[in-house]
Amino acid sequence: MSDLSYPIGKFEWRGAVTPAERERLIVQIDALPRLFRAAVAGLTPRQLDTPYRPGGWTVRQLIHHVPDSHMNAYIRCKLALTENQPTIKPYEQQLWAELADSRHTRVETSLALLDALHERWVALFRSLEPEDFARVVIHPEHAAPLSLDWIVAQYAWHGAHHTAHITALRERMGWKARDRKPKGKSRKSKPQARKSRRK
Ligand code: NI
Repeated sequence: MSDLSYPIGKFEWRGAVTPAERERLIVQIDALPRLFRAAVAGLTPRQLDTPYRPGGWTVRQLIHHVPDSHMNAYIRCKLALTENQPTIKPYEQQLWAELADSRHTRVETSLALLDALHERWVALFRSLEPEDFARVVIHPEHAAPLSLDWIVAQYAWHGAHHTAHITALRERMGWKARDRKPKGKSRKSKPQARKSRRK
């Protein structure tokens, strides 16, 4: 099946997370900034401004959307941990992605933001006791309260979901990581430079 909107399928919540599953999901969240950076490595400005599917966000909008989304999620985690079943504030993610900072900021800014954010988010998760993951927020658009375990699972999926949008686009378009390197320039000098630095 090739669904351009859901290359890894839709998020599924089974309602219970074992400690091993939780650990696996946190490891995924920890790895996301590196995987996301690798997914966009070497793309030209023109490629970054290409929609990942017809009528969809550009790669640049996707890159800025992920920290927008995960900043909200991080704050929801902190609210869940410090208040009793707080009601959280939804936001218009489609409109956020249309704002100028999402359309035009260089992607490195959001990649760096994601690095910093996930470092703190994972440090927070690692500090928690198992029972803390049962703490909840109330989301006005969800019938049931959302637990921290739900947030961990949702955002592990969310990062992989948007990474796959970019890697699937690159695959379809035949965009290689090295496309930007000028053909005439030898890349052989690089490993040598690295070798000498290692001494
Ligand atoms: Ni999203």
